[in-house]
Amino acid sequence: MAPHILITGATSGIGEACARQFAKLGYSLILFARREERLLRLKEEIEKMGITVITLKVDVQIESQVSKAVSSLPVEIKQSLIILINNAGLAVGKGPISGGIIDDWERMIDTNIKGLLYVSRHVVPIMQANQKGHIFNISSIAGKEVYAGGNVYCATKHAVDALSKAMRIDLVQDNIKVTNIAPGAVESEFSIVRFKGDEELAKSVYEGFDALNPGDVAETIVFAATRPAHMNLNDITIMPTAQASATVIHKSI
Ligand code: 8X3
Repeated sequence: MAPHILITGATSGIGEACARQFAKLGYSLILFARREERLLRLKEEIEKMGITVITLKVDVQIESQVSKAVSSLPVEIKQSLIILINNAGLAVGKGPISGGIIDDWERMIDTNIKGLLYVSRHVVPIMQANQKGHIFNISSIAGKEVYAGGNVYCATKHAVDALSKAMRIDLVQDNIKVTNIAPGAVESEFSIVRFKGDEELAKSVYEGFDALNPGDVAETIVFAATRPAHMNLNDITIMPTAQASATVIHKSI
């Protein structure tokens, strides 16, 4: 049986780019996402490449959905599940703590931290039973630095960074690799979600410089996933050439 990869948040951005690139390498895909229509469209497209795709409508914020989805996987698929990409995540809103919207905070905490934990809690025992695995946690430059208005989003990504380190310690005896991925500006739906559909504002984030695209990040993940068994890339920060830090971006306009 072909090796399987499980990707959360698989219908857009980095998750979708990973699905396409790992399919090209011959991996069978297990795709988790909330948007069923998009999932089915992606499945149909990738299956044309002769790749097996399992799609499961899962909101990682809801532990019972995660648990049900993971336990629904047949034993032989669990035995060949070797990569998990904890990609589901989002930023909602940007502004000072004093004006923070509680619902925005909860969505970020519930998805970026608790969702990642729920998925890991159910997938890690499978990898431990296999005595093999590679977990990619998608953090951010916001997991390395804090910037104005980023408070809760930055806190959730710092938590992802910490959890990557913690998982590496907890799982070292099980031959499970953990790689933390910290991208800077990636042009995707990220800013549209952050600015709640304000497309003009979202567009302005990426104006005047070449941002990363989701494929750049997926390519880096593929590189890390295809290193020899004895080596692991612990932590990779990926920036656009024009971005020096979370807030220093050289723009031509
Ligand atoms: C996305 C990058 O700099 O907008 O995680 O926080 S940033």
